[in-house]
Amino acid sequence: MSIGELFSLKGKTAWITGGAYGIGYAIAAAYAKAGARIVFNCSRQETVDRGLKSYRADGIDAKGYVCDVTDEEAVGRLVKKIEAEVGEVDILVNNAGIIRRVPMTEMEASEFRHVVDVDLIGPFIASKAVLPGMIRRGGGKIINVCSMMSELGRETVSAYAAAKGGLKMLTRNIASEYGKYNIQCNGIGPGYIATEQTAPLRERREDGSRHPFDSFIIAKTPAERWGTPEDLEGPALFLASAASDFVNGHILYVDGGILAYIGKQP
Ligand code: NAP
Ligand code: GCO
Repeated sequence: MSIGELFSLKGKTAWITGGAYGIGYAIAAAYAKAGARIVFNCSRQETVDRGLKSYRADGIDAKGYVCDVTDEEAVGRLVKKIEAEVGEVDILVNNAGIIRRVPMTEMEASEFRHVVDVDLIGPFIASKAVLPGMIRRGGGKIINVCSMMSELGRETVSAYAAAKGGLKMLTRNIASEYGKYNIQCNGIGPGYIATEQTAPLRERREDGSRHPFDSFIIAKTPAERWGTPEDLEGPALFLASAASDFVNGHILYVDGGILAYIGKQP
Protein backbone atom coordinates (compact mmCIF):
# COMPACT_ATOMS: atom_id res chain seq x y z
CA MET A 1 0.00 0.00 0.00
CA SER A 2 1.37 3.43 -0.86
CA ILE A 3 1.66 6.05 1.85
CA GLY A 4 -1.18 7.95 0.16
CA GLU A 5 -3.40 4.86 0.26
CA LEU A 6 -2.45 4.16 3.88
CA PHE A 7 -4.00 7.45 4.98
CA SER A 8 -6.79 7.61 2.41
CA LEU A 9 -10.46 7.51 3.46
CA LYS A 10 -11.72 7.31 -0.11
CA GLY A 11 -15.15 5.67 -0.32
CA LYS A 12 -15.61 5.64 3.47
CA THR A 13 -18.58 7.09 5.33
CA ALA A 14 -17.63 8.94 8.51
CA TRP A 15 -20.20 9.94 11.14
CA ILE A 16 -19.01 12.62 13.54
CA THR A 17 -21.39 13.26 16.43
CA GLY A 18 -21.61 16.95 17.33
CA GLY A 19 -19.49 17.78 14.27
CA ALA A 20 -20.88 21.28 13.64
CA TYR A 21 -17.92 23.33 14.85
CA GLY A 22 -14.80 23.12 17.01
CA ILE A 23 -12.96 19.81 17.37
CA GLY A 24 -15.63 17.69 15.63
CA TYR A 25 -15.72 20.00 12.63
CA ALA A 26 -11.92 20.03 12.26
CA ILE A 27 -11.82 16.23 12.39
CA ALA A 28 -14.65 15.95 9.85
CA ALA A 29 -13.01 18.46 7.50
CA ALA A 30 -9.76 16.46 7.63
CA TYR A 31 -11.66 13.25 6.84
CA ALA A 32 -13.39 14.98 3.92
CA LYS A 33 -9.99 16.07 2.57
CA ALA A 34 -8.89 12.42 2.82
CA GLY A 35 -11.88 11.38 0.68
CA ALA A 36 -14.60 10.42 3.19
CA ARG A 37 -18.31 11.25 2.96
CA ILE A 38 -19.26 13.23 6.06
CA VAL A 39 -22.33 12.87 8.22
CA PHE A 40 -22.86 14.70 11.51
CA ASN A 41 -25.60 15.23 14.06
CA CYS A 42 -26.35 17.70 16.83
CA SER A 43 -29.23 17.88 19.28
CA ARG A 44 -30.50 21.23 17.94
CA GLN A 45 -31.51 22.31 14.43
CA GLU A 46 -29.72 25.68 14.77
CA THR A 47 -26.39 23.92 15.41
CA VAL A 48 -26.94 21.59 12.45
CA ASP A 49 -27.68 24.62 10.23
CA ARG A 50 -24.57 26.34 11.49
CA GLY A 51 -22.49 23.27 10.68
CA LEU A 52 -24.01 22.86 7.22
CA LYS A 53 -23.16 26.49 6.45
CA SER A 54 -19.51 25.95 7.43
CA TYR A 55 -19.21 22.73 5.41
CA ARG A 56 -20.73 24.44 2.37
CA ALA A 57 -18.32 27.38 2.76
CA ASP A 58 -15.41 24.91 2.84
CA GLY A 59 -16.71 23.06 -0.24
CA ILE A 60 -17.58 19.91 1.74
CA ASP A 61 -20.76 18.03 0.83
CA ALA A 62 -21.77 16.98 4.37
CA LYS A 63 -25.14 15.73 5.61
CA GLY A 64 -26.38 17.03 8.96
CA TYR A 65 -29.16 15.62 11.11
CA VAL A 66 -30.88 16.56 14.35
CA CYS A 67 -30.44 13.72 16.80
CA ASP A 68 -29.71 13.63 20.51
CA VAL A 69 -27.04 11.00 21.22
CA THR A 70 -28.67 10.13 24.55
CA ASP A 71 -31.86 8.96 22.80
CA GLU A 72 -31.25 5.35 21.83
CA GLU A 73 -34.31 5.02 19.59
CA ALA A 74 -33.53 8.25 17.76
CA VAL A 75 -29.91 7.14 17.23
CA GLY A 76 -31.17 3.80 15.85
CA ARG A 77 -33.41 5.67 13.39
CA LEU A 78 -30.54 7.99 12.44
CA VAL A 79 -28.21 5.11 11.62
CA LYS A 80 -30.88 3.60 9.32
CA LYS A 81 -31.29 7.00 7.65
CA ILE A 82 -27.52 7.40 7.17
CA GLU A 83 -27.35 3.91 5.65
CA ALA A 84 -30.20 4.73 3.25
CA GLU A 85 -29.10 8.24 2.30
CA VAL A 86 -25.29 8.11 2.45
CA GLY A 87 -23.89 4.66 3.15
CA GLU A 88 -23.02 2.32 5.99
CA VAL A 89 -20.90 3.90 8.69
CA ASP A 90 -17.23 2.90 8.38
CA ILE A 91 -15.90 5.47 10.86
CA LEU A 92 -17.67 6.77 13.95
CA VAL A 93 -16.25 9.68 15.94
CA ASN A 94 -17.94 10.08 19.31
CA ASN A 95 -17.29 13.79 19.65
CA ALA A 96 -20.54 15.27 21.02
CA GLY A 97 -20.00 16.34 24.59
CA ILE A 98 -20.92 18.83 27.26
CA ILE A 99 -19.24 20.15 30.40
CA ARG A 100 -20.63 21.70 33.57
CA ARG A 101 -18.21 23.53 35.85
CA VAL A 102 -19.79 23.33 39.30
CA PRO A 103 -18.19 22.40 42.64
CA MET A 104 -19.25 18.84 43.37
CA THR A 105 -20.93 19.71 46.68
CA GLU A 106 -23.16 22.17 44.83
CA MET A 107 -24.01 19.86 41.95
CA GLU A 108 -27.40 18.15 41.71
CA ALA A 109 -27.27 14.43 40.95
CA SER A 110 -29.53 15.09 37.95
CA GLU A 111 -26.98 17.51 36.48
CA PHE A 112 -24.13 15.04 37.06
CA ARG A 113 -26.23 12.33 35.42
CA HIS A 114 -26.93 14.53 32.39
CA VAL A 115 -23.19 15.06 31.74
CA VAL A 116 -22.54 11.32 32.05
CA ASP A 117 -25.53 10.68 29.78
CA VAL A 118 -24.18 12.83 26.94
CA ASP A 119 -20.42 12.22 27.36
CA LEU A 120 -20.41 8.51 28.20
CA ILE A 121 -23.80 6.88 27.53
CA GLY A 122 -24.04 8.75 24.19
CA PRO A 123 -20.84 7.11 22.85
CA PHE A 124 -22.12 3.74 24.13
CA ILE A 125 -25.42 4.23 22.27
CA ALA A 126 -23.82 5.42 19.01
CA SER A 127 -21.15 2.69 19.07
CA LYS A 128 -23.74 0.02 19.80
CA ALA A 129 -25.75 1.25 16.80
CA VAL A 130 -22.87 0.92 14.30
CA LEU A 131 -21.05 -2.16 15.62
CA PRO A 132 -23.35 -4.80 14.05
CA GLY A 133 -22.83 -3.26 10.58
CA MET A 134 -19.07 -3.07 11.12
CA ILE A 135 -18.98 -6.72 12.21
CA ARG A 136 -21.04 -7.71 9.15
CA ARG A 137 -18.75 -5.81 6.77
CA GLY A 138 -15.55 -7.08 8.36
CA GLY A 139 -14.20 -3.96 10.05
CA GLY A 140 -14.58 -0.39 11.18
CA LYS A 141 -13.11 2.43 13.22
CA ILE A 142 -14.51 4.05 16.34
CA ILE A 143 -12.75 7.11 17.74
CA ASN A 144 -13.83 8.42 21.12
CA VAL A 145 -13.03 12.02 21.97
CA CYS A 146 -11.58 11.76 25.47
CA SER A 147 -9.91 14.54 27.47
CA MET A 148 -7.15 15.50 29.88
CA MET A 149 -9.89 14.66 32.36
CA SER A 150 -9.68 11.01 31.27
CA GLU A 151 -6.45 11.09 33.35
CA LEU A 152 -6.54 14.14 35.60
CA GLY A 153 -8.96 15.77 37.97
CA ARG A 154 -9.49 19.40 38.81
CA GLU A 155 -11.91 21.59 40.74
CA THR A 156 -15.51 21.82 39.43
CA VAL A 157 -15.46 19.15 36.70
CA SER A 158 -16.36 15.98 38.64
CA ALA A 159 -19.09 14.82 36.25
CA TYR A 160 -17.04 15.55 33.14
CA ALA A 161 -13.95 13.78 34.57
CA ALA A 162 -16.05 10.78 35.63
CA ALA A 163 -17.58 10.57 32.14
CA LYS A 164 -14.33 11.07 30.20
CA GLY A 165 -12.50 8.61 32.47
CA GLY A 166 -15.31 6.17 31.77
CA LEU A 167 -15.03 6.86 28.05
CA LYS A 168 -11.37 5.84 28.16
CA MET A 169 -12.41 2.48 29.63
CA LEU A 170 -15.33 2.09 27.21
CA THR A 171 -12.74 2.57 24.45
CA ARG A 172 -10.57 -0.21 25.83
CA ASN A 173 -13.56 -2.46 26.30
CA ILE A 174 -14.87 -1.99 22.75
CA ALA A 175 -11.35 -2.78 21.49
CA SER A 176 -11.23 -5.88 23.71
CA GLU A 177 -14.67 -7.13 22.75
CA TYR A 178 -14.69 -6.40 19.00
CA GLY A 179 -11.02 -6.35 17.97
CA LYS A 180 -11.42 -9.86 16.55
CA TYR A 181 -13.80 -8.42 13.93
CA ASN A 182 -11.11 -6.04 12.63
CA ILE A 183 -12.73 -3.16 14.50
CA GLN A 184 -10.37 -0.66 16.03
CA CYS A 185 -11.66 1.54 18.82
CA ASN A 186 -9.25 4.21 20.00
CA GLY A 187 -9.51 7.47 21.88
CA ILE A 188 -8.15 10.85 21.03
CA GLY A 189 -7.41 12.99 24.07
CA PRO A 190 -7.27 16.68 23.23
CA GLY A 191 -5.40 18.88 25.66
CA TYR A 192 -6.65 22.40 26.23
CA ILE A 193 -8.04 23.47 22.87
CA ALA A 194 -9.26 26.97 22.03
CA THR A 195 -12.95 26.34 21.28
CA GLU A 196 -16.26 27.76 22.51
CA GLN A 197 -16.32 25.15 25.30
CA THR A 198 -13.13 26.61 26.80
CA ALA A 199 -13.83 30.28 25.92
CA PRO A 200 -14.87 31.14 29.52
CA LEU A 201 -11.44 29.93 30.69
CA ARG A 202 -9.67 32.29 28.30
CA GLU A 203 -11.74 35.46 28.76
CA ARG A 204 -9.60 38.54 29.34
CA ARG A 205 -10.08 40.33 32.65
CA GLU A 206 -11.33 43.93 32.78
CA ASP A 207 -7.77 45.32 32.88
CA GLY A 208 -6.91 43.32 29.72
CA SER A 209 -4.75 40.77 31.53
CA ARG A 210 -5.02 37.04 30.94
CA HIS A 211 -7.59 34.93 32.79
CA PRO A 212 -5.66 33.15 35.59
CA PHE A 213 -6.69 29.78 34.12
CA ASP A 214 -5.37 30.85 30.73
CA SER A 215 -1.95 31.68 32.26
CA PHE A 216 -2.08 28.41 34.21
CA ILE A 217 -2.61 26.38 31.01
CA ILE A 218 0.20 28.16 29.18
CA ALA A 219 2.51 27.37 32.12
CA LYS A 220 1.31 23.75 32.30
CA THR A 221 1.80 23.07 28.58
CA PRO A 222 5.36 22.47 27.33
CA ALA A 223 4.25 23.88 23.95
CA GLU A 224 3.31 27.08 25.86
CA ARG A 225 0.09 27.57 23.94
CA TRP A 226 -3.50 26.37 23.73
CA GLY A 227 -4.16 23.80 21.05
CA THR A 228 -6.32 24.52 18.02
CA PRO A 229 -8.98 22.19 16.58
CA GLU A 230 -6.67 21.76 13.57
CA ASP A 231 -4.03 20.20 15.86
CA LEU A 232 -6.37 17.19 16.02
CA GLU A 233 -6.55 16.66 12.25
CA GLY A 234 -3.46 14.47 11.73
CA PRO A 235 -3.90 12.28 14.83
CA ALA A 236 -7.62 11.80 14.08
CA LEU A 237 -6.88 10.88 10.47
CA PHE A 238 -4.29 8.35 11.62
CA LEU A 239 -6.87 6.68 13.90
CA ALA A 240 -9.48 6.53 11.11
CA SER A 241 -7.20 5.18 8.39
CA ALA A 242 -5.53 1.89 7.52
CA ALA A 243 -2.35 3.36 9.04
CA SER A 244 -3.71 2.41 12.48
CA ASP A 245 -5.10 -1.04 11.67
CA PHE A 246 -3.10 -2.72 14.49
CA VAL A 247 -3.61 0.10 17.00
CA ASN A 248 -6.47 -0.76 19.32
CA GLY A 249 -7.68 0.44 22.71
CA HIS A 250 -5.13 3.23 22.72
CA ILE A 251 -5.72 6.82 23.86
CA LEU A 252 -3.70 9.22 21.75
CA TYR A 253 -3.25 12.39 23.75
CA VAL A 254 -2.82 15.52 21.66
CA ASP A 255 -1.96 17.91 24.46
CA GLY A 256 1.25 19.76 23.63
CA GLY A 257 2.91 17.61 26.31
CA ILE A 258 0.70 18.41 29.35
CA LEU A 259 0.58 14.82 30.61
CA ALA A 260 4.36 14.48 30.38
CA TYR A 261 5.11 17.60 32.37
CA ILE A 262 5.34 18.22 36.11
CA GLY A 263 4.74 21.95 35.46
CA LYS A 264 6.86 25.10 35.50
CA GLN A 265 8.59 25.78 38.81
CA PRO A 266 7.33 28.98 40.45
P1 NAP B 1 -18.43 21.56 22.12
O1 NAP B 1 -18.84 22.93 22.43
O2 NAP B 1 -18.25 20.64 23.25
O3 NAP B 1 -19.46 21.02 20.99
C1 NAP B 1 -20.16 19.94 21.14
C2 NAP B 1 -21.04 19.61 19.95
O4 NAP B 1 -21.77 18.53 20.46
C3 NAP B 1 -22.02 20.65 19.44
O5 NAP B 1 -22.16 20.54 18.05
C4 NAP B 1 -23.32 20.25 20.13
O6 NAP B 1 -24.47 20.63 19.36
C5 NAP B 1 -23.14 18.72 20.19
N1 NAP B 1 -23.92 18.10 21.26
C6 NAP B 1 -23.95 18.41 22.58
N2 NAP B 1 -24.83 17.62 23.22
C7 NAP B 1 -25.32 16.77 22.29
C8 NAP B 1 -26.27 15.71 22.33
N3 NAP B 1 -26.89 15.35 23.45
N4 NAP B 1 -26.54 15.05 21.18
C9 NAP B 1 -25.95 15.39 20.02
N5 NAP B 1 -25.04 16.37 19.92
C10 NAP B 1 -24.75 17.06 21.04
O7 NAP B 1 -17.17 21.52 21.20
P2 NAP B 1 -15.65 21.20 21.40
O8 NAP B 1 -15.04 22.06 22.43
O9 NAP B 1 -15.12 21.17 20.03
O10 NAP B 1 -15.65 19.71 22.02
C11 NAP B 1 -15.88 18.58 21.26
C12 NAP B 1 -15.53 17.36 22.09
O11 NAP B 1 -14.18 17.44 22.50
C13 NAP B 1 -16.34 17.22 23.37
O12 NAP B 1 -16.59 15.86 23.63
C14 NAP B 1 -15.41 17.76 24.42
O13 NAP B 1 -15.67 17.27 25.70
C15 NAP B 1 -14.08 17.29 23.90
N6 NAP B 1 -12.92 18.01 24.36
C16 NAP B 1 -12.82 19.34 24.23
C17 NAP B 1 -11.65 19.98 24.62
C18 NAP B 1 -11.46 21.46 24.49
O14 NAP B 1 -10.45 21.97 25.02
N7 NAP B 1 -12.32 22.19 23.82
C19 NAP B 1 -10.60 19.24 25.11
C20 NAP B 1 -10.75 17.86 25.26
C21 NAP B 1 -11.91 17.26 24.86
P3 NAP B 1 -25.91 20.87 20.09
O15 NAP B 1 -25.65 21.85 21.15
O16 NAP B 1 -26.85 21.34 19.02
O17 NAP B 1 -26.33 19.55 20.60
C1 GCO C 1 -11.92 22.34 31.97
C2 GCO C 1 -11.89 22.15 30.49
C3 GCO C 1 -11.41 20.77 30.10
C4 GCO C 1 -11.17 20.69 28.62
C5 GCO C 1 -10.66 19.42 28.08
C6 GCO C 1 -9.29 19.10 28.54
O1 GCO C 1 -12.82 23.01 32.45
O2 GCO C 1 -10.99 21.85 32.63
O3 GCO C 1 -13.07 22.51 29.87
O4 GCO C 1 -12.03 19.76 30.72
O5 GCO C 1 -12.23 21.10 27.87
O6 GCO C 1 -11.54 18.36 28.14
O7 GCO C 1 -8.76 18.07 27.81
